Amino acid sequence: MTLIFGAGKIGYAVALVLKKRGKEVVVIDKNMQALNRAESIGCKTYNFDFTKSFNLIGVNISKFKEIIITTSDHKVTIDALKISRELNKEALIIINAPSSEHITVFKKLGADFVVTPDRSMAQIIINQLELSTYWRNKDLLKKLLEKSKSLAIVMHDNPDPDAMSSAYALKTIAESMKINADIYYGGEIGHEGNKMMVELLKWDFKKITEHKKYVLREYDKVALIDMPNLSNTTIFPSEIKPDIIIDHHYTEEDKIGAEFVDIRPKVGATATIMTSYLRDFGIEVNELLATGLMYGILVDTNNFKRNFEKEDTDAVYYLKPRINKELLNIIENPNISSSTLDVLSKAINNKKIYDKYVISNVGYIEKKEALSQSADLLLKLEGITVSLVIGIIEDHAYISARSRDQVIDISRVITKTFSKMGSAGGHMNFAAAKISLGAFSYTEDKEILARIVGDTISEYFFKTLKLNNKGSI
Ligand SMILES: [Mn+2]
Repeated sequence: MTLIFGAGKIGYAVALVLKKRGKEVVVIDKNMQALNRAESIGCKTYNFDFTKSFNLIGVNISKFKEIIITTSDHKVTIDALKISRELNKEALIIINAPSSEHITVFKKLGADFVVTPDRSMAQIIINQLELSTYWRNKDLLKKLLEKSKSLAIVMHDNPDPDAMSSAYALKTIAESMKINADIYYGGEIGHEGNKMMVELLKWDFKKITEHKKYVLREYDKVALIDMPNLSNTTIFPSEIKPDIIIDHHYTEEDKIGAEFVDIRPKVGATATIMTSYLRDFGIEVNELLATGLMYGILVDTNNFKRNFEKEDTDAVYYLKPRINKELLNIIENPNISSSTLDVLSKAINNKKIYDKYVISNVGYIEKKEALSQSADLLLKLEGITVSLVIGIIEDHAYISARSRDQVIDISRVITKTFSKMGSAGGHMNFAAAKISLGAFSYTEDKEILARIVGDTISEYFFKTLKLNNKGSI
C-alpha cells in the first residue's frame, strides 16, 4: 500500500500509474478538488491541511510500505517527512523536491530517494542523446552500405564467438540490402565449442592465409569487426583503409580514419552492438543468428561475471525469445573426443607447478586444439594465473598459453620468447607459438626428443617471465 502526500500534478500522475498497476493508493491533500480527482481513479483520500495541523490520526502511517511526498511547500515537505519517518521506520520514502539544493537535508531526515526536476530532466536528455546517436549511427551505416555492391568483413585471427556472431550479423544486414558480403579470418577456429558453433549454426567463413590477403582489395568496402588492434590479424593488407569499424574495445587512433566508426568501450561484447543494429534495422533475427549472438555475449562477459552494461542485458532480453536453447546448450558443452580427453589427462598428469605458473608437456599429439583446451583447463587450478602447454605434431612443437594475471600480457611473453624460433602471437589472455624441431633432429628417440623440447621451451619461457617481472619487456 502506498501513501502519497499531495494530490497536485505530480502526486496525481504517480497515483494514476500505481492504480493502473493495481496498487492500493491513499492520498492526502488539503485541496478538495484535487482529492476528488484522485478519488475518481479509485484512491482512498484524506483531507488535511498540513499547514495548520499534522494530526494524522486515522491514516495509520505505520502500515504503509511506500510513502511519496509531493507537496509543494518546503516546510510542509519537511514536516511530512519527519512525521512519516518517526511513525514508520521501515517504509521506503521518496520525495519530489523542486530543486537539488535540499537533497542532503531530506536524506538526513530519513528520505531514501529525492527526485528533482533538474536531475530527472538531465537523465531524460542523456537517454535521448544516446538513443539519437544510435539512430544516427544506423542511418550512417545504411547510407554507407547503400553505396556499395560488395563487402568484406574481417575478423581477428583465431576468431572467437563474439567476433564470429558479430561478423555474421553484419553480413545479414548487408545481405538484406542486396550486398554481396563475405567473412574472412586468418589462423584457426580452434576450440571444440567454436567449431561446433560454426557447424551447427551453418556459418560460412572464408579462411585465408597472409598470401591470399589481397582478395580483400576486390571488395567495395571492408569492415573490421571486434578487432581491437591490427596486430590481431595476419590477413589485413596494411595499405587498405578499413571503411567500417564496429567494436567494444578501445581502438588505436590510426584505425579511426574509417568512414564509419562505432566503438562502445563500456559494452561487454560486439554481439551486443550488432544485436542493436539488427533491431534498429528492423531485421528479423533468425534462430541460428540469435543463438550465436547470445553465445558471443555470454562468452565475452564470462556469463555476466565480467564487465557489462545495460545494453548487454537489453540485447540478451531481445535475443532470449529467439534463440534455440538446445543448440546453445550443445555449443556451451561440446562433447570431448577421446583423443582430446587423452591429451587433457596427460596435461593434468604431467603438470609442473611453479608458484602461480603451471607448465605441462603432453608430448606427441594428433590435433593441436587439444593443447588450447588443456591450457584452459590448467588455468582453472587454484592459485594459478598462467598456464603453458607444449605438444608435438610431426616435426613441429606447438605451444599454447593462457593468462588471467593482471600484470602478464601473455601474448608479449610468448612473442618475445618464441618469435625468433618460429611463429608466435595472441592476445592479452591467450597466445600460441609454433617452432620447427629442426634444431633437435640429432635426437632419434621420440620420447627423449619430446622431453628435451619441453625442457628447453620451459627454460626459455621462464627466462622471459623473469624479464617481465623486472619490467624489462
Ligand atoms: Mn569481443
